Amino acid sequence: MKNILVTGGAGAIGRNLLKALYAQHGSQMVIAGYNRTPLTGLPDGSLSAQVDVYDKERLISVVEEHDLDDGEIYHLAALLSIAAEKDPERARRVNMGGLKNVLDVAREYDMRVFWPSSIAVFGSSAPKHNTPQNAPLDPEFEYGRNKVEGEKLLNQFFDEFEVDGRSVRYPGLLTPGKPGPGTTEYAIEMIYAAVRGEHYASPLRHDTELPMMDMRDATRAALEIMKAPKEDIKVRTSYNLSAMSFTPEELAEEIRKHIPRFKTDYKIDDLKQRVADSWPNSIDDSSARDQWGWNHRYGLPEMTEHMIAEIQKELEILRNANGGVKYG
Ligand code: AKB
Repeated sequence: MKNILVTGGAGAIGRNLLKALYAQHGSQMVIAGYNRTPLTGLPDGSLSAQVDVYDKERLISVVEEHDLDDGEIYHLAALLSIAAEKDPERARRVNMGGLKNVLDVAREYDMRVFWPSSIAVFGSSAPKHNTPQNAPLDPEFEYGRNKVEGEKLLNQFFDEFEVDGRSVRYPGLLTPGKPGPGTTEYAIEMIYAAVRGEHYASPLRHDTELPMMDMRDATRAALEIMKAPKEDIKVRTSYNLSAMSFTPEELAEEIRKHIPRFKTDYKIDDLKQRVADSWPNSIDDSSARDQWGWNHRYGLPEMTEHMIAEIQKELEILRNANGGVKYG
């Protein structure tokens, strides 16, 4: 087994993936990459590196210093949908420029790459329900356009240079921790509000149905697609991936099974609503299931129960440490 670099280690996927990689390979083979946000809570003796993915020379020096040739990169550093819409130039630089550098380096050092795409690649020409793997890609917003370009780049590097890049189109991902500036992240905010005993004003309409996934499934998907035999990976853009779909109203109802006094109302955020309305309601991921054995484990009830329990623990720890709750 060769060494592994994770870029964007401080983000939501990065934090969870690092834990899973440490559990599988130990901390000495995994290099936790970060850029602006320093990493905290890494295991003793683990390795980390400051790496701005837009700085190719720096990326090369990290790869050489940590003996990463022939190894793997999980390239997670990216801006989410709302951040990308607010700063499209930076989004293009990080989301597309960063991936191009990673693929150039992977080509030179013979590395396998994992890179997450998103349900944001779909726009108005794609069927809303059970959106198929090969539905047309015409996203209306910057983030989705970055992801489509990224998928094309991944495909081109495979066809022309045999770079073994593997990718999944993640739906909204749910994990405890500060929610990033995305669209589906409202669901994380809602569960935090409920656990804190607060009411929640949803930025999306009560009936806005979006595809979602428990981060435990998302992390496993990344590890499984990277381990799959090369000949099983037949989609060299990105695989549709699915676990559950729900609306803000359905999530609130599920939360009330655990916290009956939880109350919501609606204060629609125009940008988030337009982005959400442009995305699918549900996803057909049969290609991933058939070709490399993808299978989700957690649905809405399991995810909600787990999130509530984990957030309760987290808030309890903060309360004990600070004499009050701090989050966000
Ligand atoms: C976002 O909402 O920006 C992301 C995504 C679905 O890619 N969570």
